Amino acid sequence: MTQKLATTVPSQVRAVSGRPAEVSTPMEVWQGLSAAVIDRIADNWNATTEKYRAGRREHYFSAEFLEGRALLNNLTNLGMVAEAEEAVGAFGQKLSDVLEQEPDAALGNGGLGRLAACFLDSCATLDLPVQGYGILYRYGLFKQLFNDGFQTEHPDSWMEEGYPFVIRREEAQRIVRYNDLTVRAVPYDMPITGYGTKNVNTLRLWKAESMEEFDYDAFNSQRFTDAIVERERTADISRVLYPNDTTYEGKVLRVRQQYFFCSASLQEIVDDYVAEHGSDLRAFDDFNSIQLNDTHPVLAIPELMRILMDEHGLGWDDAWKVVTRTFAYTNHTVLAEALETWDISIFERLFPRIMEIVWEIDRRFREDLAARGVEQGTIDYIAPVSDGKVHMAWIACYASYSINGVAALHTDILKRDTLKDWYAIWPERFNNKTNGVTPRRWLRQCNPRLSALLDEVTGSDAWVKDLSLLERYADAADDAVLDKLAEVKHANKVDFAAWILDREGIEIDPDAIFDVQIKRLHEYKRQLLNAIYILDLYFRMKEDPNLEVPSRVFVFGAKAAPGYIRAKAVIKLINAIADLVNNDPVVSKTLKVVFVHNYNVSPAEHIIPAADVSEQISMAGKEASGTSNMKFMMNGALTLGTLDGANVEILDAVGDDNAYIFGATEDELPALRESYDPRAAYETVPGLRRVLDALTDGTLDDNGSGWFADLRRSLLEASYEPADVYYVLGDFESYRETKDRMAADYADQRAWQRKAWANITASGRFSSDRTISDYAKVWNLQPEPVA
Ligand code: 475
Repeated sequence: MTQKLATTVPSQVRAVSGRPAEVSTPMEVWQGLSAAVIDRIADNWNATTEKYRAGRREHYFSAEFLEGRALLNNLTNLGMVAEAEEAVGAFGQKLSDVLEQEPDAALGNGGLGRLAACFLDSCATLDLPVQGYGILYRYGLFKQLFNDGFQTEHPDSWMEEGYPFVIRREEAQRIVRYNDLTVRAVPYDMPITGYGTKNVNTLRLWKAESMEEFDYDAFNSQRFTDAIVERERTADISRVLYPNDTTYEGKVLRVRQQYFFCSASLQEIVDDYVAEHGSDLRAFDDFNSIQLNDTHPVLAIPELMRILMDEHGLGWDDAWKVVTRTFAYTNHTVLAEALETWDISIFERLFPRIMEIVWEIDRRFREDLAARGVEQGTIDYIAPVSDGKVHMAWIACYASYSINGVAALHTDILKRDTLKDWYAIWPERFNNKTNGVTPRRWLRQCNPRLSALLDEVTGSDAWVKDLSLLERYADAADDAVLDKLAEVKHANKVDFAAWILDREGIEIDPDAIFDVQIKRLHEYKRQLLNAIYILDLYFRMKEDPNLEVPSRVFVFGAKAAPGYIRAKAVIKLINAIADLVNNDPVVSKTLKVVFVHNYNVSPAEHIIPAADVSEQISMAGKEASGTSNMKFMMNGALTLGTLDGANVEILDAVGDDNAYIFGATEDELPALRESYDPRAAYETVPGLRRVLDALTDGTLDDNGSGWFADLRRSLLEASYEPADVYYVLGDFESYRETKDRMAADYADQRAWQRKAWANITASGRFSSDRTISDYAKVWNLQPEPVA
């Protein structure tokens, strides 16, 4: 019998705090309420695990899962929000305050990690037997603060105060062996609830621990520090998430991390197989498939070969047959700097047996391709081992039964360019899986007002599980509905303004246009283009005090990789522009610039429901898909974007009238670039000179860092690098014209609301439920609902 939260919560809170719930802190209430949720799902979680044991299963391997907060997500999925409100209200606490206590589980950098989290939500909601495997990083993505407008990084010790949503499974630990170190992998399980289902799936995160609490030999012989050092060397493996997004860092510790979670997960999957289906591993792939989230888990390929051959006696050919029917690979970026390659010497030092297997894969690959008549130059280029390096993407392509990109344009570019040699040989392996986002977190949960309106208009909450239902209501937007939609957005903006005032100390006008760019800071994403627009607008207003400019708030949220100076310079620049604009007595009446510090999943949940404009302005061809574009669309913000990634498909879904598209397209760019002269743009495009000169003439202060001068040079000086690699100045005029027009259009509120409604109702195909249903076909996977 399920007990009401009103009964369980007070005692759970007391158990946490050691005092009555009435006098417990909101943090203690968060702990107690979370424990009560775990209590509520325990039976279903166990039943789900049991249910999945015997059938075909999918395993999602990812170095990153950017889950964010868990409590509200679980309450939403389980339909327990009102009950929780009541339970904590009974002893004088507000649920919203309690929820704000929760740290974000930021075990990911950005899009790739958050996608993995959305996917797990969809798998659970669709009752699919899918388990996630990753690493329990002690420190998640760094905390970002601003000091004089400069980003500073601080450790994110998210589990320090205790975290009820991961449960240590002492009994399921494994041993992972490196040549120079043997460690225990201890699993911590996070329950993944689905919406309106009993199924509770699992995300299994591995933590590295030393074989013994202490090395007693070392301890007894007075080598105390040696013992401690060894312990720490082990703990290092799961200590920290590497903070690079879309760039590769060849750190030995990182390859140790990758092997760590791949080896532990595979040992378990193989043992489970043997327990259920017996010791003939040749049918392993009938029951198991593994999705590789980018190349970070590609070591699983040689590791599974090792386990099958060395531990279960399969010959090479049988093992390879199993492996090549087990793995599928998703590529997330075409940026050259993201391609993972490792020095052979590192593999030899850490796991010589794995290197031996990689050599054999390489040898057979070369033989195989030569027999197919592939040119030697091509073979050398795409061989698993070349130039003293192991190429992880090439191993992935060779061993995978499926290779996919994350939006239609991205998959085309993979076929045409990045992976063209592979496509030429194995076209049937390639397929597109346009990304999606979960409508639970990104609509139901973060936007309760819009959610209620959609329930009202559609007559039920069925859309939460099938977002494509909204399409039927595309024409339902009569005046009454649009009035309500406007009320929803306005109320969200009022809430957001209060949140910003509290968090950033800046007052903003809820009647202004909220224009938002939130994503990792990267040159290709062109936050600099947005910054240049704002600065130009500021100068236009200074020049002509009578210029009609609609009231706007420009919102940014972005972390830069700690070593990415150019990106950090853009953050400093935007903060400097914010100072200039927000402190100008006249301009600040119309414009505000807000850089939300420490952007993460939970800030996104505050920002997106309040947004009017969704900035998706990457240089065409560079953003593989984007996923915030989909979240904004679902929440009724209009896209201001280039024809890049999934923007192309968003435009296709909403039509020209309901999105603002600008800039050079991916197929135009090569020709444009041939004759491109950013200097000429600087000299001829009205306003550009003024803006770029402001970077160095004292208008904006970079505190003597020289960073603004570097930004200016990066745009203008060909000797420096090819000038303006990301075509910022090339697209500027088109961007300015489109953005000005968009702002002017906002004045016709009725028309704007119609566009917003069109976006919301057309967002069904960007639900991760659709994406996962597509993957499930590739995986040959059926739903297994718990009775
Ligand atoms: C794309 N991260 C988005 C998103 O598919 C896309 C790379 C190396 C090391 C650590 N992290 C990475 C990425 O490559 C990444 O996040 N890529 C993003 O994947 C989901 O929507 O366009 O940039």
